[in-house]
Amino acid sequence: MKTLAIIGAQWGDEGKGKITDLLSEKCDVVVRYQGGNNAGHTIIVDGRKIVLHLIPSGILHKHSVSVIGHGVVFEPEAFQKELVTVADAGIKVTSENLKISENVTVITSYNKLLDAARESQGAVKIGTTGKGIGPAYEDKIARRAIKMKDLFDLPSLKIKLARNLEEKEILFRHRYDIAFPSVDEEAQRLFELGKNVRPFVCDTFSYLDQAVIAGKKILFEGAQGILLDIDYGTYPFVTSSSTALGGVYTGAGIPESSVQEVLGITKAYTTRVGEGPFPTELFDAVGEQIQTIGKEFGATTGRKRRCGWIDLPLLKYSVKASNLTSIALTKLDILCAVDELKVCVAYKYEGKTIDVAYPGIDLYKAEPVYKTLKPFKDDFTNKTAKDLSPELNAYILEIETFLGIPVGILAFGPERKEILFRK
Ligand code: 2SA
Ligand code: GDP
Ligand code: MG
Repeated sequence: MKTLAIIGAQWGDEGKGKITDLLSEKCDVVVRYQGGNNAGHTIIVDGRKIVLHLIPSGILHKHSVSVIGHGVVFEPEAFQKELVTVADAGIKVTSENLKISENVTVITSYNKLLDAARESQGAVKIGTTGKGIGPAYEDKIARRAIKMKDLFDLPSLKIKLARNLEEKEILFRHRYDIAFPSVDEEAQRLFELGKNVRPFVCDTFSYLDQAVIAGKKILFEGAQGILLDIDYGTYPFVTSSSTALGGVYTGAGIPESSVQEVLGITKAYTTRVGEGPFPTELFDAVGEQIQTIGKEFGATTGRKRRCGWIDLPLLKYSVKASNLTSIALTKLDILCAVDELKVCVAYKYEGKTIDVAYPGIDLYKAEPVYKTLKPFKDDFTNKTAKDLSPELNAYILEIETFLGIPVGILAFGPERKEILFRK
C-alpha cells in the first residue's frame, strides 16, 4: 500500500475511524494532523466499541506508531481520559508507539469557556462540539497560543498565559459574564497535566521526515470532513481547521510528494451535525429511519445527526478540493433497509442547473435535483465484490461516473471485517 491520506468527503462521521483502523494494519505510522477532541472516531473490534478523539486510530495495531502533528489542538485533560480508555481496551501506550508534537496548540480553560459562551449567547450559533476548538485556533492564528512545550516551564507558562488572557478579560468577561480562572490557577493546572503528556512529546517533524526518507508507509487520518474545512467548507458553519488535503502538509509537516493516495471516506447517504445548510436533508419518515437504524448520534457529544440523500454535486466539489483518488463508501447496510433510493445529481440554482457545488453557491438556495434508483437489498455475509446485486452495482456506477474516480472500498457494518475491496 502507498502512503495515504484518509479524508472525510462530506460533513464528517463517514466512518474514517473504521477505515483508518483497517488500513493501518498495513502501515508503519498513523498521523492526526488537524482538529482536536471534537473528533469522534469509532472502531468496533469483536463487538467491543472504542471511540477515539485525539489519539490516532492506528493505536489499536501494535506495530504502528501514532503521531499527533503540530496542526492539532490538544486538550491535555481529554488526553488523560483517553489514555485510560485505550488502556482499558488492553492497549499499551508508550513513548515508542505515541509521539506528540512539542508544537501542538494547547486548548485552555479560557478557550472552552469562550466556546460555550458564544454558542449560548453569541449572534450566530454554529452548533460546535463545545470543546474550545475555534477559540484555540484563534489564539494560534493570533500568535498568542500556548504550545505543548510551554507546559514544561511554570514561570514562563504564567507569563504566556497572562498575555493570552489579557484581551479576553477585557473583551469577554463582561460581554458574556464569564468567570475565567486566574492565570495562576490555569498555569498550575496545565503544568500538572503537562507532566503526564511529557513522556510522549517530541519533535514529530524530524520523526516524520526520517520516516518519509526511510520509505515507511504513512497514513494521515483526517478528522471532520472537507465540507467543514475553514476555507473550503460551508463557512461560517465549519470547524476551525484545514480538514481538506492541504491540512495534511501544514498540520503534519510533510512535503507534498509524501502523499500518494487520497481516500475520500463517503457515507452512502449524507449526515451533518450542528447548524448550516444541507440541501439534501430529509425531514420525513425516511430521514428518521436512516437516523434511527444508522444510529446517527454524535460520537463526541451524543447529538442527533441530521440525515439526507447522497449529494453528488457536493461530493464532486470535495473530489476537486482534495484531489481525491478513490472513495470508500460506508454504511451501505443502512440503505439496504430503506425502501427508497435517491441520488442528488444537480442543483437548480438561480435559474440554472449546476452539477458541481462551488464556493460561490448559497447552499440554502440550492434546490436538489434527484435521480430515483431501484433500492438495493444486499446481504453481504460471505460475499465478495462480484456478488453485489445489480441495484447496488448501479448505485456505485452512478457515483463513480459522476465523480470520475473509483469506489474502491465498500463498508456494510461497523465491525472491522465488514468490508469489501473492489479494486
Ligand atoms: P467545532 O467544535 O468548533 O469543531 O464545531 C464546528 C462545526 O464542526 C462540526 N464538527 C463535527 N461534525 C461531525 N463530527 C464531528 N465529531 C463528532 C462525531 C461530533 C459530535 O464524531 O460525531 O459528537 O457532535 C465534528 N466535530 C466538529 C460541528 O458539529 C460544527 O458544525
Ligand atoms: P468518523 O468520525 O468518520 O470516524 O465516524 P464516526 O465514528 O463518528 O461515525 C461513524 C459511525 O458509523 C460509527 O458509529 C461507526 O461504528 C459506524 N460505521 C462505520 N462504518 C459503518 C458501516 O459500514 N455500517 C454501519 N452500520 N456502521 C458503520
Ligand atoms: Mg466522528
